[in-house]
Amino acid sequence: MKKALITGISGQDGSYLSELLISKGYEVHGAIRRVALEDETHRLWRLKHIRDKISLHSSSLESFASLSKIINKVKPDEIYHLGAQSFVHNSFEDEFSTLNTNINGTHYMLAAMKEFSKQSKFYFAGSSEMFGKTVETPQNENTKFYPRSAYGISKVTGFELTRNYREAYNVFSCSGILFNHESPRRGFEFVTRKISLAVAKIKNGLQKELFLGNIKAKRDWGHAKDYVEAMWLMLQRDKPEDYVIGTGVQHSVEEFLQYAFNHVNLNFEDYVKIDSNFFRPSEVETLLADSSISRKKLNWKPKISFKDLVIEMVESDLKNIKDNTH
Ligand code: NDP
Ligand code: GDR
Repeated sequence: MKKALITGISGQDGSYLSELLISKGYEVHGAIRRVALEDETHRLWRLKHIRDKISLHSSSLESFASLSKIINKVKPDEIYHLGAQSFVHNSFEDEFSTLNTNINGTHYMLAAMKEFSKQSKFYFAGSSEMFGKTVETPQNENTKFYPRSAYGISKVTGFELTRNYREAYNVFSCSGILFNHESPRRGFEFVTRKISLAVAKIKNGLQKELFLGNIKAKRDWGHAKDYVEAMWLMLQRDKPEDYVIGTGVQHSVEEFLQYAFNHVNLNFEDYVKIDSNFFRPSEVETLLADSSISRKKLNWKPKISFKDLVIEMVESDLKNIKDNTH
């Protein structure tokens, strides 16, 4: 039985990845914050249905000692390092903790693996935010990075650390450069979930307006379920390499709004208000993936379309409102 260790297991991707690995017969371990274990109902809601199939270890991404203890104990075949302060907007408000958690957390994980479990295969959650102010369209593995936030900078550094460990210490460490991926398990602060929940509330008379920032921004949005499969595929290769993962199709926030409101027969223009508080000091205006290498080498391709993603998110939030779970 293969063993996997996931940091950030309580997040969107951690939950889908856990399901995938359990279905493949893995023994799944997760590193989580101590506070999460004290309040499982609220903080581990994404793992509720598989809680008895995973082992959770309390640790902190700010502590090399706590991470190395888990790695030494579990000696995982595969490590998926997903834990991070992942909200770009917040990284402008708190640059220090974003850089600290995301850069040191990645460094600690790599150093602990090298020290205590050198045979492990390591996945780093890189991001299309590393391309930031894009120098070419679409973006592929060779596109120059131009991050536009402390978050983006932290991911470029994590990417470089992951590459350097591979080259300097001959460990199997690689990065996925993943474009935006969403689901009904997306955090509420991200624009897609903010919209799907608002649509469900407005439809039920619980909300009147939706305040948003730059709705002209364009993203390459896929479904998280498809993307965690790409993470796993990267660690099944004989050679560690970095891969771009995206759908190759781009939509604006405005188009997301149209699809989501139209699904419940409403017009978004009647409800959406632009609020300068949601604009970022430096914005990433447009992202579009060229994932031809991963499609060829990993034989990966997304299965869930943008339209189906939007409908699934809106339907799920309509159900949450009906069941009074949000
Ligand atoms: P989430 O925000 O849903 O999950 C983040 C996870 O990191 C949570 O489990 C969270 O724990 C944990 N975490 C955050 N800060 C700390 C900390 N200081 N110490 C310990 N754990 C911490 O992110 P996603 O699942 O969407 O993304 C997973 C990874 O992929 C992240 O690294 C993200 O940056 C990256 N990524 C995501 C993309 C996307 O579109 N979703 C695209 C590209 C990259 P807790 O529950 O306790 O807060
Ligand atoms: P992003 O996701 O920054 O791309 O990072 P987010 O959903 O936060 O923003 C997408 C775009 O929508 C615009 N926007 C708003 N965003 C939010 N959150 N709230 C608003 O009210 C709003 N109005 C407009 C943003 O300006 C932006 O252009 C996500 C995260 O998952 C990262 O961790 C990951 O690395 C990248 O995707 C790829």
